[in-house]
Amino acid sequence: MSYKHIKNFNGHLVLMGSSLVCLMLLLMSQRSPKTGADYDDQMKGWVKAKKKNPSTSEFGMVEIEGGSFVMGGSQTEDLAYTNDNLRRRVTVATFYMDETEVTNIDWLEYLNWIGKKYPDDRELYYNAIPDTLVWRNPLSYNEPYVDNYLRHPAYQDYPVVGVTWEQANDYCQWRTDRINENILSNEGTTFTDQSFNTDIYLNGQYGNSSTGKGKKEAIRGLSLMPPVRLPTEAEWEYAALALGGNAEYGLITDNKVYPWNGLGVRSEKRRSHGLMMANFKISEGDNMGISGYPNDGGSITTPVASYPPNDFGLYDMAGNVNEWVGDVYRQLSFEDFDDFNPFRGNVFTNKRLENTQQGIYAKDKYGRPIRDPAKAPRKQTWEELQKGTVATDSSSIAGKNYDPDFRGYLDSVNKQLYGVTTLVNNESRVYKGGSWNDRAYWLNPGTRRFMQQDQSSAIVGFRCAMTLVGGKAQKASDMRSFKTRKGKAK
Ligand SMILES: [Ca+2]
Ligand SMILES: [Ca+2]
Repeated sequence: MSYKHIKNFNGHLVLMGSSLVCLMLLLMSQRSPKTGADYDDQMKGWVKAKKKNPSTSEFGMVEIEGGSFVMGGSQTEDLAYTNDNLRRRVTVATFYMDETEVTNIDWLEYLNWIGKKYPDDRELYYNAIPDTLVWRNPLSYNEPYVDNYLRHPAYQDYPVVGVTWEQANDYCQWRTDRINENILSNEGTTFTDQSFNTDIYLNGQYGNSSTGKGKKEAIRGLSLMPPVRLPTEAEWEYAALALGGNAEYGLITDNKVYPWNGLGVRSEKRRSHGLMMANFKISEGDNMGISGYPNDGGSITTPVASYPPNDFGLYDMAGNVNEWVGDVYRQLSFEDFDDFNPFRGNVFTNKRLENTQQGIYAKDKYGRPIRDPAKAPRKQTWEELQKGTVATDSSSIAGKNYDPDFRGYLDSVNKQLYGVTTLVNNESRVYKGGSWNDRAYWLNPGTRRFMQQDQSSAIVGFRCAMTLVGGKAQKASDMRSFKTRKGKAK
């Protein structure tokens, strides 16, 4: 699949008070950088103005060209003696990643959509609301953030916080469907169903027949995007470091401690000399420098993309808010991982079939396929599929229990020890990158911390990633490659 950089969406929006400005801006059609949806359709009552626009790509994502790197290699000291990032060379395949953290207006677009499509389903809406109480501290006056941070237009461009790992995943799933719905809508296919789902569409379940015409539509799905998801820890760390710029003929000449070069946290460029390269907590009690010389300028979070991007064009990979990644936390992940696309936390599932004869997916009340734990490590035979069973395995992996939750960890043991000798279980998820309330140590991409997947914090947000389907998406002229008959390198 080729990933076309055709549309330049307005990535960043801010509210302007003046009615004159409003009037002028209402004439401009604005699109969500995250879903491609038209804001005027989606978000009546919101006023948007074009601010600086770092978004150069479709759906606010940039290509991260894959490669090998040393995970944990950027960490120079292990302050907490956790020994949880021992160096390991791994390879990450090419993927796409959000240029910026997901912002409050992105989240409001999501809430707004739910409210419009399911006006009577208060539970769905309520469960999608971030926990604004994360700002509360017993001995700190933060009530204004509790009331305003998510919804006040002044904070539109600030990263969303108070979202759990689970909520972030729900958002990714929702965003996948909205992106694809908008692509199809631009191609002239609209859906009368309350909510469009990509898998259901690709299975040909919209329209009258589930075969024939449906299959044709699935081929048209060529322009559709693969699922939006959280990045893996390896992808995140690789993307944050962006070492490619420091390579000469396949060798990394300079390692990095932060997403930028050098050992310090200040800009070394002449015009911006001395300015902080990220939003973090400079020292104990010093969040932003002194008045008149606010060296990072952020007492809490700052609008996304307020500091220079790294070599991949990613903003705020250090500081502002920490970011959830997909992985389950384990101290020894770096040693255990597979060395290609390392990830811990796979939960293999199958889509439940409503009709096994015709292969029709069962849908939940929101029109999404229902997923069950995978029954077998291989394709079921037709007979097994009809019965919903799996015969005793006779393949080479016979004798090994197939566990759909393939994390390589003894969960029963872990359950007993949880809260006694460990605070890590299968719901502990990694977050990375440091935040407005973290010291510079945590800006190092090799550092890692964890939190339970149903918890949230004012220092943790997220950004999304997307797998590249097929081969290299790069322009042939950028690549050193053999000339082949098919794709001639220019
Ligand atoms: Ca700060
Ligand atoms: Ca960040």
